[in-house]
Amino acid sequence: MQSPGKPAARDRNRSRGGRQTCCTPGGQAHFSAAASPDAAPSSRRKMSQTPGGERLPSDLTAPRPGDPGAARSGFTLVELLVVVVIIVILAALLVPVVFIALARARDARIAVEASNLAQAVERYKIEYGDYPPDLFSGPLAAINAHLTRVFRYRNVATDVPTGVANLDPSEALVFWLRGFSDDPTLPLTGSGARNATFDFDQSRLTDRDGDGHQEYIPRDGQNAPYVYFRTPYAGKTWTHASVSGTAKPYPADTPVGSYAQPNSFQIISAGQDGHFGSGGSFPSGTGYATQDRDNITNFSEGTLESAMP
Ligand SMILES: [Ca+2]
Ligand SMILES: [Ca+2]
Repeated sequence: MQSPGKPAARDRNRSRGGRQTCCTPGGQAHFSAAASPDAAPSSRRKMSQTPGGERLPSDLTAPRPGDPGAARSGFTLVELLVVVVIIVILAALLVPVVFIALARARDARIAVEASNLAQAVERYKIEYGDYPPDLFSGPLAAINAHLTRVFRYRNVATDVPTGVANLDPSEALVFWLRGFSDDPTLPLTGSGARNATFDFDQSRLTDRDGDGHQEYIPRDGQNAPYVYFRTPYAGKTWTHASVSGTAKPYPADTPVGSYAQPNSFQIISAGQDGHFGSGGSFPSGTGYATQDRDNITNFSEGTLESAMP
């Protein structure tokens, strides 16, 4: 017979969530720790019983690969195909963006260099008092007229440059910005190093027409050199058998008959297509061809297209 106090003790154990599993021969109840919600969860997971009542770590009884209840691992073919399709779609979206960004970077590189060349021409004017001639026509006469003003002690009879009859606006920048000798009587033909106004990348100086005078090629300019035109512009053009299109100074839309960069100069790159186009009005107007659109000048701060309203 149970003492009056035993039910109360059992009730207290039940109130703690314990579950009676067996009794001692003396009638004393004990409770499974695994059944108690207060017990540590890890102990419930880690232990299990064999049919003989022996307790084993649950890891030994976990499902193994190949068992009907084993957990699936790795990817299915469908999942792999979905991933591949997503990658292809992302690539299709990103590749054009990357190409556009690279093209703009190349444009920017030419624009920066055209601007640097223009700044060098401005420094030339500050140092020598005038913009250099573009050698569009009568190169020797233009050279002598300019240098006579710049170097008052120049010996015109002996300071004669050779082979200048074919100098043209594609060679004028290199001819003038490479500097002069320190000999004031022989600025062109004197010995010694020259004081260059612009630091040309030697790897991009070339003499395509073999006339002894170098042209300067933009890094991404498809072998079409920078062309320099100085005002007045009327009637000036530049072509070469190895270059597509015709380089012309760009007129402004307004006022009619004026040019972009009046009383100054224009430096023109054919852009990444290497084609000068037709050199029509700037920034819009008749004669403005597709090939003009990627042209880069010292006054457009980028491509001509980017400067269009
Ligand atoms: Ca040449
Ligand atoms: Ca072009």
